[in-house]
Amino acid sequence: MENGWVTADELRTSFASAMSDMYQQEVPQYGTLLRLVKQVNDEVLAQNPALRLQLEQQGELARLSVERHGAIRVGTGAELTMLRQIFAIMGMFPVGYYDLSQAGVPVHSTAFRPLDEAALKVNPFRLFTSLLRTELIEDVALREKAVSILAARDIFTPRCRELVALHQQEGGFTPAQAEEFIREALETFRWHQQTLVDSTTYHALHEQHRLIADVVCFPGCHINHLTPRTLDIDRVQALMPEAGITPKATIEGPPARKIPLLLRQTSFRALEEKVRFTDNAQGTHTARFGEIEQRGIALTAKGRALYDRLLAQAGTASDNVTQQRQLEVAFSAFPDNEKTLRQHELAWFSWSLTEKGKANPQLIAAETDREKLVAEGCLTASPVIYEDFLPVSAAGIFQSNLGGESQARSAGNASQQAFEAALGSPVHDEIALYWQREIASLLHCNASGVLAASGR
Ligand code: OOG
Ligand code: NI
Repeated sequence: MENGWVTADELRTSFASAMSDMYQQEVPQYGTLLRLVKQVNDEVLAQNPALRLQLEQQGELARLSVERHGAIRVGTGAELTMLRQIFAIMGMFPVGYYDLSQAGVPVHSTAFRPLDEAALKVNPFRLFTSLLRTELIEDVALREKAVSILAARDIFTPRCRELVALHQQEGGFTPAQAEEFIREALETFRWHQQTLVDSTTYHALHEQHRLIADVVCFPGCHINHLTPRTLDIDRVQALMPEAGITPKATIEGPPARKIPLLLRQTSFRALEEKVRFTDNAQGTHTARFGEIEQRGIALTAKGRALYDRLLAQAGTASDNVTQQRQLEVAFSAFPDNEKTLRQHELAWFSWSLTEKGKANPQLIAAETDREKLVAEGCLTASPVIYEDFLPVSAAGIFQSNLGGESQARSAGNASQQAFEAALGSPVHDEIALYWQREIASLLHCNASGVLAASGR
């Protein structure tokens, strides 16, 4: 609480937890996944007391197995704009632009997430949010039908809209209003067995692309997965079948490393759920799944270019063991120690003063070489964790739940401007956020020599 208002961090935490409760009820396999993740995390911590201590000191232990992200898909700019306003109240802002049409998925996306370190630490919950590109529906009549179905629906409750307006007027929520807001906002993400369309329309849209049917045919934008953090993604992947869950074939992202890079992810295959159409026909719909993630260090533009190149070089295999072996071979060209990552400016670090550094401010101010200050025991650097997503990995997650289709349907170049127009605001540039974080840490150390030398 702050001045009688519930804080954005508190709202985000309550919202994420309410989503998790709802999703566990809707998708029981997701509850099984959560239990497996907790079991593996407990095993890793028992075997690695140093890691346990580190997580404890960082205040991470208590919320280790809570969800780090989820994903939704919407159909119109108006829906996206309203979501932007709802998430802003929870301290989540659009970061990054992802064009999935390049991978044959007819959407483009951003991630709503907290921006600053303090908020990320309280609760890093993010929502990967995709906007359907109806212009990619080739059949004109079907496209017009989809557009008119989307225009006629309202995925937000009237009370949710009122509360958003109230928050914009008053600048905050009382505890009672906050509780009501979470309850009302949650309705937008609930699963509906009853579709908005007859079975013929559903099948026609499904035929165009499964994702189009998923976005257009329902009265809300059901949460399609939630993702807790695992301390050992390879182990959870291996144990999923024993727990009665079918994992996607391969883990997305970089291989296992001493200094983990960016983001590794895997998911279980989406469920077939019963639906009812407006002509009373029954059917099934497959969209909702569970996922896990393991995050590592954020890369600079240079580091990211190297990552993208090595990932492409590694290629793809159909089984995980081969895939990981190919990745390991390719990524042997990526430095795997902090000092080299810093010296080659491949990754972002947060700098702090040691006791010796604090006692010698003149040394810190005068020195231009960061590594010299590290070697002298005046400065320490810790990796900045990657808080965003990876388009190639995201495409892999999407596709594993689209029955493996991967038609190239792209209408050409990225269209970030069109996305931002639909959103009603620009998206934050993730690289700029990491850069600011590193610079702020150097400023905090009063490392003026280093800052001047880096030309920043
Ligand atoms: C989103 C898939 C992307 C991730 O973690 O990369 C994603 C979706 O299926 O809607 O969530
Ligand atoms: Ni995801």
